[in-house]
Amino acid sequence: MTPVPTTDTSPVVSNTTHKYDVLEDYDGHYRFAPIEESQVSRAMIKRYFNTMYERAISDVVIVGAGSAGLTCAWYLAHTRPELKITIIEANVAPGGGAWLGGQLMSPMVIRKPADGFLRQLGVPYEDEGAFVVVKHAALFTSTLLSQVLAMPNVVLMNATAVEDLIIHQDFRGLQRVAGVVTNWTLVALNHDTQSCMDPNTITAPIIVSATGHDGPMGAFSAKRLVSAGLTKELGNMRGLDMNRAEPAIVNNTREVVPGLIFTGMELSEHDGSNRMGPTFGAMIASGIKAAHVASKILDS
Ligand code: 48N
Repeated sequence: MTPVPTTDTSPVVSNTTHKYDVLEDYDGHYRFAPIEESQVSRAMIKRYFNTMYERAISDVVIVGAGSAGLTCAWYLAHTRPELKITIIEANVAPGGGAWLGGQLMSPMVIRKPADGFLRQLGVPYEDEGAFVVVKHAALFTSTLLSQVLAMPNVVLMNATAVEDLIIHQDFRGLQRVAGVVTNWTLVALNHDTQSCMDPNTITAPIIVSATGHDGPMGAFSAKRLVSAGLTKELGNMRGLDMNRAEPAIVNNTREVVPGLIFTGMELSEHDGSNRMGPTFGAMIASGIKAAHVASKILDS
């Protein structure tokens, strides 16, 4: 019997006094519908491996589910609903560095005019003139994440690392990035403890890499371009200068080699531009820019 997906998310109103009460009974008689353990496993296996099979060929792969990668996904998913967008995130928890504002403090600063995206998401904020403050960075990231994951053309594969790039030579002899090489992150981090843990692949005409500037695999694609000889050397992120850093990342978001777009802090590592510290407007604006660049390339 194929379960009919329920879209009704209105709270279960039972005959108790609280309209948000979902427990029918508080007197020790609460019952679940009966289930076989195999049904739970098969429900997950069928969907997960169907997704892997179906997304082995994607239209756009976004590497890194931080604020830049997720904003890019949000824009592409809304403006190009026909595209198969696959997000690969190495951590179990997506969101990257956007769960806190800075120095482990929770408020998140977003400089204008990037605050316009908060109004598109419906995230409340306090206006401080040149910038706005979201009361908790997790409010921004969880709202963005929930809206990205609700989009029918988006798939998130978390706890999955991109551990190499697929690089083809086109008919002119030009090297083109044509996809990513993936493995479960725990496998990718343990290649030196086991042998022959070969990876998997996802091919796509466009890869948007937003793997950030630090963390266990930060700036992954930028470093791989250097080791693969497609980029001479890493620019390495420069010292903090908010007023130079944020416009540079937004204005320089681009296709750095055919098929590969850099955005967010990975771009600062590739180009050697300044860092901006705990202000997130450039992550939003560069993610939007990356979505536009990807869209234009796909239409060309
Ligand atoms: O949040 P991040 O690190 O990266 P961005 O560019 O989205 O946002 C950067 C921002 O949080 C800052 O660093 C702020 C503005 N600070 C600036 C400063 O000056 O200090 O997200 C990157 C994501 C993470 O979730 C990683 O786990 C993931 O990318 N990731 C990968 N996922 C799959 N495969 C990989 N090889 C990989 N490497 C990183």
